[in-house]
Amino acid sequence: MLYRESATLCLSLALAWTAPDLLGQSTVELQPATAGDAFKLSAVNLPKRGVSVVWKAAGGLAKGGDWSAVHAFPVQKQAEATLPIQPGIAGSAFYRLSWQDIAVPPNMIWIPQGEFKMGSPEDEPGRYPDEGPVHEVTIPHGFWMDQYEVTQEQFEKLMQSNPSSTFHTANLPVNRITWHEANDYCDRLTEAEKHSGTLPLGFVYRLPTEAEWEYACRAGTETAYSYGDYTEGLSQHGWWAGNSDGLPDPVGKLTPNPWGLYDIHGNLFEWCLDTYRPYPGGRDFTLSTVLKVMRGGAYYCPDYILRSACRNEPQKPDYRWVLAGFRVVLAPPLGQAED
Ligand SMILES: [Ca+2]
Repeated sequence: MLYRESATLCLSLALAWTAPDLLGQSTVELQPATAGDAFKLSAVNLPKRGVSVVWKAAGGLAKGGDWSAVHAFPVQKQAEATLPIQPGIAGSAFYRLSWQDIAVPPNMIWIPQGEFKMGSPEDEPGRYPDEGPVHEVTIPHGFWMDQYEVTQEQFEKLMQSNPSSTFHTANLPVNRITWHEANDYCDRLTEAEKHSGTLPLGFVYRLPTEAEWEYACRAGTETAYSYGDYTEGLSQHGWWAGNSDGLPDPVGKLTPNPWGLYDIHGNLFEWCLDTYRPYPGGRDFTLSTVLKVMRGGAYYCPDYILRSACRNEPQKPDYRWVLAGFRVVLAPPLGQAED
């Protein structure tokens, strides 16, 4: 075990779930903050496979169950993981790192921590006022996102039900899903993966937040769609009113976005975890009911609804809609999850 300490941050490295011969010279390093920047935690010389999880102690250095997972990464993707961290109010924060000899399912794409510009500029064609103002958003942790929408086969296997409007076809995305049912699916998937030993410690399957969704959809781009600004290319990347024949299509048939996510534009809208709210400084959207965010557009939509920033179809969480599907992320649980 290696323990490092600085004037403002304390780190402990615990490699508790591994065979000793795989540990090698694993270390955690702390890079001091520079002006206007955060401290950075780096894990180096980790084993060549498996998953590492960064944990933070709630409220100080506590033993027992007060550690919460805040970040994870597959070490073969990022041998030197760097995570910006902030000291707590008291001027100190305690982190530890664990490593597991596991691989998450191959359909789960790892999305690195980062920052992006959320929303669309005022001159983007087809834009709605609630997509602004464009604002910088930090995704504080790495996470995994399913490269596909959840299929009927996956849903039926886990839930023993299938509310879809289409004939049963294994690779068609499940639709007519309520927000509550999507969350129930995520809970059951978490339990199933825990039992199969492929769940990173402290992580759960859940719906993406709206910010996580747009960050993953954009995949580093700032254009209207993840492939560019022009709707002429849309039919190669997403199912919409112009190419779908009015029905959802099997997942994964078109070109994925730059990070490997299929049907992130179109096919089915995808439920997000968040309650719909205006962006900071944005349009004051007064609602009498709780609406949940849906993203990405669907097979029945005009092209502009499939844009990366479009958020014009929030729905009640119990709404059962032929255009509604979802995809899962594998991420730290959100304490602030609502409803
Ligand atoms: Ca979609």
